Amino acid sequence: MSNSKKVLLVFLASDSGVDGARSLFEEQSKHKAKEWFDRAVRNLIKQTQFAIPPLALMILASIDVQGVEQTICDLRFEKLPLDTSWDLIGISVQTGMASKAFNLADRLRAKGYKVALGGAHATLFPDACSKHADILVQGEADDTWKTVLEDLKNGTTKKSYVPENFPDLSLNRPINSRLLDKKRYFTTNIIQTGRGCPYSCDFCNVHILNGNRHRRRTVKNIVDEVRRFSEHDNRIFFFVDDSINAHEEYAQELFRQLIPLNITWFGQATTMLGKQPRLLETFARSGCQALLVGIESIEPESRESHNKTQNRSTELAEAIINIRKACISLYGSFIYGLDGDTLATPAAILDFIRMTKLDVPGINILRPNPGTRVFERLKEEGRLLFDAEDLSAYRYTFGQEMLYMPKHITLPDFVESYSRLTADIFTVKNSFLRGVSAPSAKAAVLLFNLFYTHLYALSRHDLKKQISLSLSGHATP
Ligand code: B12
Ligand code: SF4
Repeated sequence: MSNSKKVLLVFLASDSGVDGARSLFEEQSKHKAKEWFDRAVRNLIKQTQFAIPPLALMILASIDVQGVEQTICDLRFEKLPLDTSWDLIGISVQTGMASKAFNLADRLRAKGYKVALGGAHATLFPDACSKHADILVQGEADDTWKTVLEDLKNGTTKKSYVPENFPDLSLNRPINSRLLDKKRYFTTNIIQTGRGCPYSCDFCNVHILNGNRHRRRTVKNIVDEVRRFSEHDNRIFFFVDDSINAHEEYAQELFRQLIPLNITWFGQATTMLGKQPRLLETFARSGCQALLVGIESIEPESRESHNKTQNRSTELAEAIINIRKACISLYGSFIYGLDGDTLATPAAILDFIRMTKLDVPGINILRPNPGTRVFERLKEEGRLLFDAEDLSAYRYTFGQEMLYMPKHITLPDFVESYSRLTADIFTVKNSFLRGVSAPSAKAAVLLFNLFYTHLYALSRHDLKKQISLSLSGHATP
């Protein structure tokens, strides 16, 4: 019998949002066929577009400590394997799923398991998390998790682990992508080249969680990782960096070295890329098929109000056109409902999408994520629509609920104008047109647009319900 310590690392499924949208209102559909259709679409969404492996758990499970065996359990696909007597169960906690994580942790602890909590929410709200954990791990855990595992082996675990510094990303820490069942995901080729962001958009947590300085891994370590991952899975690569072009010279060198490897890849970039012609060409030559860019707002007043100061809105359209010309499709993410927005904003967004021919528009509602500056400001201004003290009241959804009062627009007007905007953009006909005219990854563009046609219909349904309940004085679900 093996004496090794057994550790299980758990990734949770959110109730709605990207894990397969589901209405927030648990009403039984009268139509069985519609119910079946919704369930089938949900399963398809879950299994294709968004089934991205949990990179954090891949990193932690790849940390090698002799005498400790680690297993990943992705609750989006499997049940908790409680037939094994785990010595430690680690749960990754994101804010939108905090109450779900806490319930699970409480249940496991009641059964006698030792539970460790880590992840964004544990870093931002250690006190709230600590009540539900035997071990609380704050911050980036690349170094601290090794200490936890060694302490577990020696029977000396502590209640709390707080790293003194951000981990040194230049060290080689090989990640084992074979720990995942590759059939479940659209790819297991998930790579992060750096962390931290020099900007401070007030609706974002990244500069708080990962710091204001951009830290990078070495080009060699990443090229080796791409080679190693390709041997296991020859599908597309996804670079999860918030802005893969954040450091131009570094990105230029990295993707230049990736050209001979003949991969295809998706990533996330800033629209600055439209003004970096050499890098743009290298991206295209290294197999870049599509990028997500955060446009957020084309209203100068909104960009100003939320500290989104990089890239002037007038330069955005030109940048997008340049990137598409380089044969890279673009997912452009907007937020409607920022503090400078008015009822004229949706028409401007629509014009912008038509003019730039954006391949996949994402029309988000501002989400006051607890722990961000915008959350604190909206709380002070009395504009939050959920209990600010109850951190688990905030949940992930996909444009399905209003969480705050817009500044210049009444709630019913906002919901009506947002719904009209998404109904104009997302139709089956538009999905096909966008798929056909995408400069690359046509099938993915078509699929994304079709999914969004479904998801935004759900958003319209739920928002309408929320408004009718709030007008009739009922609490929302
Ligand atoms: C890729 C990504 C996605 C992908 C894939 C998500 C996935 N399946 O992993 C997609 C596009 C699907 C996505 C969706 C969403 N995302 Co996202 N996403 C990211 C992104 C860009 C990278 C995540 C990543 O892989 N990071 C790399 C790993 C290594 O870092 P990490 O997760 O922080 O893990 C480290 C530590 O936190 C810790 N740790 C993590 N888990 C655990 C567990 C244990 C036991 C321990 C000890 C330690 C530990 O150790 C890790 C190594 O150092 C981050 C931004 C970022 N820079 O991290 C946002 C981010 C995680 N997303 C965020 C949000 C809000 C969302 C959405 C709600 C957006 C939306 N409106 O729908 C959805 C929710 C999806 C869901 N159900 O999880 C927020 C979360 C904020 C928060 N407080 O929880 C982030 C931080 C971005 C932000 N702007 O603030 N996302
Ligand atoms: S939204 Fe993007 S640019 Fe702004 S702080 Fe977050 S990661 Fe940085």
